[in-house]
Amino acid sequence: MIHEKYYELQRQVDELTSRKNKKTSFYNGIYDRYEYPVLTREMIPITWKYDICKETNPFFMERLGVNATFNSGAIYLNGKYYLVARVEGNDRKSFFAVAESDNGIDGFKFWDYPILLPDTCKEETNVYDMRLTQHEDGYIYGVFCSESKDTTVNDLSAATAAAGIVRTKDLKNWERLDNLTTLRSPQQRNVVLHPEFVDGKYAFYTRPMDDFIETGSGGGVGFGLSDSIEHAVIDEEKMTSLRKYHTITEAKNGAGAVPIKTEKGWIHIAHGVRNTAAGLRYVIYAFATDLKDPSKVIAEPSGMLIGPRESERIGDVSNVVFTNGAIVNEKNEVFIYYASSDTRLHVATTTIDRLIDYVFNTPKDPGRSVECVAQRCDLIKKNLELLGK
Ligand code: M1P
Repeated sequence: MIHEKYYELQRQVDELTSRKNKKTSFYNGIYDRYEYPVLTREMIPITWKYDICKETNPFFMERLGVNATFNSGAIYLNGKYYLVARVEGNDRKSFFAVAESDNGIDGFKFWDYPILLPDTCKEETNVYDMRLTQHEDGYIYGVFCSESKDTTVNDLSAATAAAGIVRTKDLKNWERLDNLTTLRSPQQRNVVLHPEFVDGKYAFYTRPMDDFIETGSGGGVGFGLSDSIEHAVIDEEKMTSLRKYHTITEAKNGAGAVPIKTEKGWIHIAHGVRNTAAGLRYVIYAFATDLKDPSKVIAEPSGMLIGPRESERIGDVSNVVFTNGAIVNEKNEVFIYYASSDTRLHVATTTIDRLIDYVFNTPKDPGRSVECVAQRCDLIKKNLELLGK
């Protein structure tokens, strides 16, 4: 017999997932923010957490709780918006689950089951942050962080990060391929597959790391080519967007959404990290690379595109915004899915025209306070002249 509490709790989930979202009053001319997150742990189906049978669960007790729904890959297929979310159980293990919406800003509902990946990598403990690439070879690829215990050191918490690769045609049947091998970088996280072949090869944005948290000698977002996708190996990684002293990328940075192709270049929406007395602060930034050579940076607007604001600042890992998915629909509207504080997922909307204007017409960071003030004074002077002052 089904416990009566099931109906009450599932009704609450249904209310949340049917709630209309609305733009907030936030304005910067670049993108809009929304009042409600698009995914939260409260939107997880009740059947994922409770045994709904009254005989075996008389107290209607949560058996397998969910702690967070955040960093999501995103893809637009046949007029629908799909997220492959990172769902974290109360047991701290993350897994992937598809949520689907008709309009990209609200109404995201999880499919009946989360994704059960083929178990081909026995040492893997945790998986997270899938980037979904609709590749010109006809497959949809998911590239994600595959985390394992580091058994080479005597440290219970030591872990290693690698890039796992899966592919699908329907988001339902997933084929697991070999993890990416980068011959010159011991660890990898935030790896993104470029949607087109480059010089006839599969092209990846990488994030070379010396250990699990610190990128160490890793200088920023890398770029490398592989002959094969089934057994992907990158020999040399060139650097694209660099870590820079006293900027939003000083501690580390990483590729985020799959780059968006525009008439002026590939637009990348990535994350940058700096260290503060309160710990690491993660923000989202954008840059553009050359259409023919997607490793060559051609525009770098100064500073952050999205920073954590108000309630976004608080969560399991506070002061973080992070993106690994964006969608462009047939109207050239852009949906940037970003998580706040490793806890919940939001959307920011813009258009291709606005993104191009932002990336190519926002001034570069000159790197020093005095030059930044001079840059701002130029802007003020131009405005005051226009105002007749
Ligand atoms: O906790 C913030 C983020 O930390 C990691 O990102 P990075 O590799 O750049 O440090 C990831 O674990 C990411 O999932 C997380 O949101």
